[in-house]
Amino acid sequence: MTETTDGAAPSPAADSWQKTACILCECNCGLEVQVTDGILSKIRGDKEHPGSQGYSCEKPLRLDRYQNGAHRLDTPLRRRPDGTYEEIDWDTALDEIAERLAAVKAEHGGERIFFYGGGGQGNHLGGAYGRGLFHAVGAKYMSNALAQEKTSEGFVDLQLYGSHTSGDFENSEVVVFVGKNPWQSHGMSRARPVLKEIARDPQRSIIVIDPRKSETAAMADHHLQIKPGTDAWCLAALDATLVQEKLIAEDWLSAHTVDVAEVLTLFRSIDIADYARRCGVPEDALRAAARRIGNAGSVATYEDLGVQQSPNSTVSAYLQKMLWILTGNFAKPGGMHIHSWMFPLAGKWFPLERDNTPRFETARRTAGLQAMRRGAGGLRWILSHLDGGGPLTALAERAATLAMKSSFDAVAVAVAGPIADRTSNSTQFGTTPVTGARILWGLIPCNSIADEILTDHPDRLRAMWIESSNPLHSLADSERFRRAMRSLDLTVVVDVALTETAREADYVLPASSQFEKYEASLFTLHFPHNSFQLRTPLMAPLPGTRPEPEIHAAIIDRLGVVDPDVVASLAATARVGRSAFALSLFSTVEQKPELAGLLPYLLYRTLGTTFEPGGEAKAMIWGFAQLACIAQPDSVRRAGFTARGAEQGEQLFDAIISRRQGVRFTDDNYEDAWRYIRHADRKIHTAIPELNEEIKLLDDVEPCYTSAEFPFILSAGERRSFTANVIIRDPDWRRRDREGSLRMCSHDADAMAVATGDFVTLTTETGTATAVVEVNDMMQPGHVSLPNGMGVSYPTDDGDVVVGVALNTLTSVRRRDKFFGNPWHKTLPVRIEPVAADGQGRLGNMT
Ligand SMILES: Nc1nc2c(c(=O)[nH]1)N[C@H]1C(S)=C(S)[C@@H](COP(=O)(O)OP(=O)(O)OC[C@H]3O[C@@H](n4cnc5c(=O)[nH]c(N)nc54)[C@H](O)[C@@H]3O)O[C@H]1N2
Ligand SMILES: Nc1nc2c(c(=O)[nH]1)N[C@H]1C(S)=C(S)[C@@H](COP(=O)(O)OP(=O)(O)OC[C@H]3O[C@@H](n4cnc5c(=O)[nH]c(N)nc54)[C@H](O)[C@@H]3O)O[C@H]1N2
Ligand code: SF4
Ligand SMILES: [Mo]
Repeated sequence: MTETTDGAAPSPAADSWQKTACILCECNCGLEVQVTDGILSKIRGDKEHPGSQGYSCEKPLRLDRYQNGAHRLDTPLRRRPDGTYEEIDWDTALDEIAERLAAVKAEHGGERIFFYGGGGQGNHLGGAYGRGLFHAVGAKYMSNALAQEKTSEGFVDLQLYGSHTSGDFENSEVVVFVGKNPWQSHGMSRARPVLKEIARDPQRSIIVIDPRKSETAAMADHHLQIKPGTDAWCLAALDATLVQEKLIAEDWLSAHTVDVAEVLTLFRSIDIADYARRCGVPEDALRAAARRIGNAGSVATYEDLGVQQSPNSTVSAYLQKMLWILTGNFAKPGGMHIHSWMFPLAGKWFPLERDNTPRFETARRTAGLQAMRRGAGGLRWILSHLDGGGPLTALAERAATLAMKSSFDAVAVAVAGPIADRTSNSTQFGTTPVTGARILWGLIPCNSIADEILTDHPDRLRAMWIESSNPLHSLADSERFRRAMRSLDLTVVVDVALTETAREADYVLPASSQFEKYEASLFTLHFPHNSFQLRTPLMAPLPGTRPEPEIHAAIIDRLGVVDPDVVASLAATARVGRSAFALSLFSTVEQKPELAGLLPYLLYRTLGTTFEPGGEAKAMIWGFAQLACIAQPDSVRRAGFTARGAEQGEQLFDAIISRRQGVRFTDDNYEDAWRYIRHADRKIHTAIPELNEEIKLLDDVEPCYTSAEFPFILSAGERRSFTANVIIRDPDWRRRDREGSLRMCSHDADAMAVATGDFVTLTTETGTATAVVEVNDMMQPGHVSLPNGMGVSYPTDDGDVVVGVALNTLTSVRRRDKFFGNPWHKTLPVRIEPVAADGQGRLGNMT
């Protein structure tokens, strides 16, 4: 394959390496692959990838099990009244779906059409384009997996400093993992080499809070092996030790934070010995870990599902962040940082203040905006009538470039803001229409979705568009979610496979795979160097499938919500040149603000037509590149994109579409993390009144989640070597642990007289399942663990097989966080009984 600078689809020789990325976790490590007859035949880490630098783990080696296999759908399906499916052609599917969406909108209002999903670990471009459809139907409510894991932490981030943070683990003296096992789950670049390096260095330390001796805990200098679900007491005691032993950065706190006195008072009154007892950790071990944090030159922390899907997750997020805040570990090497974004995955777009704001900015902005508003129609008319090339076209493009140059800096933020807000989600906070549950980042808590449907309430949700996600399998209480889906007026699923969720939908639309279309992930979470990769299709789409942006555009066309003349004239200006296009696009949206939400569609149908067939989806990347430059121009400049104004966005875009290994798009200085704080005073607002009150309540609670009926705690969803959510359905993908064993310690196994390979029945208040035992002393007595990603159906010659436990047949939507409804999957009370030797239980979920 030869590198092309225009990003045209490649036609590689069979034995040549093509660049792409792994789609199995949020790290999206760069890969090089060979494609033979449509098969991903050879796969290796890409040394040129700016983030992963050649690293990859064992999981992508058999990525072809995602790309090819019996699970792939290749025709739209429509559900018959008896629950079976018939194949229909694309036009019929799109016509009917558009008609039925319009009918729901007419009868109940567009805000009763709910959007779920929009991207997994490697595919966020569909979700970005999906925002166009969301606005085209007049929707208001959406959700995705973030609303069952990250919203509790996200709320704390918003209150403290307004954005997401990440640790500079490669340079930290002390790293703290709270309910996080990066050896298996990664979540940071080159996780294993970085962990090994820290473990090897006597000057550096790993601290792990985990009830289980995970792979990471086994490498740790301090493993605080708490009882499951007791993080809040452990973290509060760590914070209290820092305060009571005077290990905090007092001067730093006075300079950089507000309201810290209140917080310190709170921690002064905590009885450390008693809290250590409640979480089951020896007091001296807990104090030793706190001292290590307090005395370190730099500290970074990482919390994940172990706390996010356990009791007190919002409070624990706050207490965890206090470890690095009280010790002043922000905006310095090895510490914590707020980072840049290509485009925010959740929350609002945020433009930084310019380093050198031009004088007369306000006057120029007003004049520029006026000119854009008034000039839009005429401008589009002139530019669009120059279609077809020639000297006049070149002249117009040059004039447009000049116009952009003179006004861009002044108007860019003002014009881009509303567009970016509509493309992300303007309703950051809110409550749900039926149950009044708290919304964060515009997302309905996953645990509330079924409640917003299974009711007679007039404002209940009536239709659901589900894309690139399998919520019936991945959200708590699958049976309840199934009932919710079946009670809706319309459900549409867009997926590559006939998932558990698809099997309940009215229509199933087959998507092209992530290696058959342009794709990208917006997990741009790094500091001080952040990178982004646009992946080029490696092969033609499987016949019968379509990329999501095409599906969305086809439905929006049918809904008839956009004036075709606007589309035609913008498409014509796009053919004149990108400056002409940018100018007329900005001015069109200034004049018709109602089009802001439809921008993904407009870009696709206009600028998109200037790329090679199949390359239309690059249009949104152009938009992201412009927005990234408008938001953080100095950091982008330091990464080598030195042009000014709109030209900088063009430069970045050109790099993204030509450098297939990915692009480092921002370079920050450590102290720049202060500029990303969204509070106007650029300080950390340490007190969060409702959480401070909640911390006081911990005193009255003696944590215990078991009962005589359910004497064990099950962690339902451990990340292992061969789990990857449910992105790969073929059970043979897993080299080991094919059936996803239940891990329990030898003490419990002996007491129950079971051994590795035996079967047991698990019973919770919601359901029962059968699992195979693996005796493993990673577990503490009373605590058992099952892997995530199992229990999905896979077609074989002998019919569908289901291997392993579908965890959410066992979980409940009621056991959830008080604030954001995050499910407590890690601390699920369960009864365990050996299965009689006749193997009856085994048949239950092995066929
Ligand atoms: N291999 C693999 N990697 C993945 C994924 C995958 O499916 N497979 N999925 C990706 C996704 S979507 C996510 S969100 C991340 C999740 O990544 P992690 O959160 O790191 O993964 P888990 O194994 O779910 O949970 C981490 C740890 O929490 C511990 N734990 C259980 N109960 C408690 C408790 O009460 N308190 C504390 N402190 N710890 C507890 C478990 O023992 C486990 O070691 O992984 C990502 N990476
Ligand atoms: N009990 C329990 N439940 C859990 C967890 C747990 O630990 N325990 N983990 C939770 C977590 S942290 C997460 S993130 C969620 C993940 O659960 P989900 O949000 O459901 O996401 P994925 O498993 O990533 O599912 C991705 C879907 O996208 C499809 N897909 C793949 N490529 C494409 C494509 O190009 N286009 C389209 N349209 N579809 C595609 C796949 O076939 C699959 O159906 O699960 C959650 N559920
Ligand atoms: S699974 Fe995650 S860590 Fe492993 S190669 Fe893929 S992206 Fe990288
Ligand atoms: Mo996740």
